[in-house]
Amino acid sequence: MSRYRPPSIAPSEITPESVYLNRRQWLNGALAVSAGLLLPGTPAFAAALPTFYKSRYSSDEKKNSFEEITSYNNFYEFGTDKDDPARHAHRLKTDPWSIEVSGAVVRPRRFDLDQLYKLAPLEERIYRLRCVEGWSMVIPWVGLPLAALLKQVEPTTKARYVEFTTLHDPQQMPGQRSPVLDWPYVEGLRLDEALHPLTILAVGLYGRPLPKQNGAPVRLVVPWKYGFKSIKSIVRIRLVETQPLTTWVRSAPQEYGFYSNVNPEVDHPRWSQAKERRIGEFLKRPTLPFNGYASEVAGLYRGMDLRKFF
Ligand SMILES: Nc1nc2c(c(=O)[nH]1)N[C@H]1C(S)=C(S)[C@@H](COP(=O)(O)O)O[C@H]1N2
Ligand SMILES: [Mo]
Repeated sequence: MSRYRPPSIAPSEITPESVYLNRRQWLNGALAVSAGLLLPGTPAFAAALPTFYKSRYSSDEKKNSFEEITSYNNFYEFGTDKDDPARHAHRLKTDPWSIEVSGAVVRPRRFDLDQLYKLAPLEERIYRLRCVEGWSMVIPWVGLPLAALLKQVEPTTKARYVEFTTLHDPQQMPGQRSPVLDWPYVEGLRLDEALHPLTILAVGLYGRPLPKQNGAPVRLVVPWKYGFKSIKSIVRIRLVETQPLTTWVRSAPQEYGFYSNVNPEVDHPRWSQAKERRIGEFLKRPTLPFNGYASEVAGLYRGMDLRKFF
């Protein structure tokens, strides 16, 4: 895997600089990285993340703790209880790892992790994650825009959607021996959603490589959609012409839609989506349209009936 190394693109080469980061945030990021590596009592990791910057696309809400983020998970490949992923995900071998990118692209290719790290400066993005089950967390991801990877392969004019697939290996993922879902786990986005600057491939959290229960070594994060769109441990990305049949739509199409934008006004057939419980808090808080990212993403859905396309 990767050793610590300076970013492949100097901050001065990023144009326009103000779009990505301001100098003060960049300094904070550099300090945060070195502090993170020196935290006492944290497990020694074989590999560290490359340098990362603090993104302007961050929530300033109180973050959930590393403990909360890594002990209360949904990752059905390791079991359906919230503590199953933390207990069983150590069986996942994440090195070596690569993502195959194919389909309607000019340059199909495979990216290993080191190549992925070099596609764009890594950024810390503090995002809210809202699970369709009614809970939420605030998570400091480290990642890069998915758009940086898609740009490399050059989607053709036929590419209208992006399909993502998780590793399928019941030896490493014991949950795949039971038919709770149709394996492998598949998710999808419309191409414009995939190219949106808020959509990232996460490779770390709290400044460290992604813990296995959170989808190591690389998972999608789409902060304005319910958490299940943020597919973990991705091995394949395909650019396609037609809307992918995603795992949750296949399992219960009346309950889970392809879009799955967080929407307090469209209830799940079995429960309200108007409120959520932030993990670690007692009182519920109101759920915000598009999980609070409406000013950035509502325009993607202009003219669409969001009750029909839920
Ligand atoms: N492959 C895979 N990806 C997955 C899931 C899963 O079961 N398998 N669960 C999803 C759901 S329902 C949620 S809420 C988020 C949880 O991410 P976290 O455990 O890092 O908080 O992962 C999503 N990605
Ligand atoms: Mo979820």
